[in-house]
Amino acid sequence: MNHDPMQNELARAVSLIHSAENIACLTGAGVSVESGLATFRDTRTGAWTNVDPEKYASQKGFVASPGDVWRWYMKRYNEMSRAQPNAGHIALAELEILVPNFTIVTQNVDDLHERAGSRYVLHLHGSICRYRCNGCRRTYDLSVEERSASLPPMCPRCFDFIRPDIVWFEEHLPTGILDMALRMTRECNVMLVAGTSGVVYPAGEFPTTAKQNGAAIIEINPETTAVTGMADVSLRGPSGVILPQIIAQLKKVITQSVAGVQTS
Ligand code: BV8
Ligand code: ZN
Repeated sequence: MNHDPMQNELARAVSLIHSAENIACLTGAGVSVESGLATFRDTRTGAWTNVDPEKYASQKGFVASPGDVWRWYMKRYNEMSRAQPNAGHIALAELEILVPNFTIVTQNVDDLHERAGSRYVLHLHGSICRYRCNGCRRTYDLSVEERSASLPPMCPRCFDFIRPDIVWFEEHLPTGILDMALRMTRECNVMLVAGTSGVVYPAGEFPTTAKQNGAAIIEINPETTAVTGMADVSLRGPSGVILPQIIAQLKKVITQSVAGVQTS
């Protein structure tokens, strides 16, 4: 038993992960902080500290001020395109290889999990790299010129505005993605919850559902959140530091258990 409580918590997390058959990882904006991207609700750096989410992430806001909303998303698109996956994203891509069944369920609209090498990623709130018509929902690839215009392009089919293929408040999540995410949530033995405040629903409900179905909850966050109370293990710190520590420990445990099998 290590005298450093953090080390003990890390060892408990690794032991839970090593013995799990199915692992789900719910991620939020916090896992992209070490790639230089703002979270939403952080008082210091939140992307919403000086904008009203109702105005920028809602149908009502888009219809009222399509130019403002469009420019806000294109600014975020440019920031995300310049960002690189951080050590936390890379650790999660490694975890997918080290354990039998691993799925990332993300609220993020950036593609950093995929660019880090993760193959099984469910985007609950869509993607800033995809575009669709606000009216007829036809999907579009946009040119650099269209993305840098001050107004969203017009759909040639129904003449409504084209928008990022992102889920705004009071919009339904994509049914297929939501069904798969709920299945992962119910079937996992361990749910990692990394970089999310847990305040947006239905994603915010997933740790509770997983727990009710017998999963152990491991939270990775520098702060306490709405999830902390139900977490079996809380690892207080940045995901870009903690996730690589989990991977390093897990590799040791796997090596020891393989060696143990060989000598027995
Ligand atoms: C829905 C757009 C059914 C994409 C987002 C009334 C009417 C209708 C619905 C509702 C209602 N009241 C409540 C609801 C439900 C509503 C909701 O949850 N509201 C909240 C505010 C209470 N949900 C919805 O509307 C959803 N749809 O329910 O449909 C329906 C339909 C019609 C009518 C009724 C019901 C849609 C939800 C999706 C909304 N879209 N954004 C975009 O612009 O990106 S939400 C937005 O929040 C983002 O998607 C983001 O991903 C999400 C969650 O935020 P987090 O990722 O957790 O980020 P946050 O800043 O909060 O926290 C960051 C964390 O990171 C912090 O804990 C911090 O400590 C930590 N951190 C910081 N640094 C690090 C770190 N962690 C690790 N390492 C670090 N280095
Ligand atoms: Zn259209």
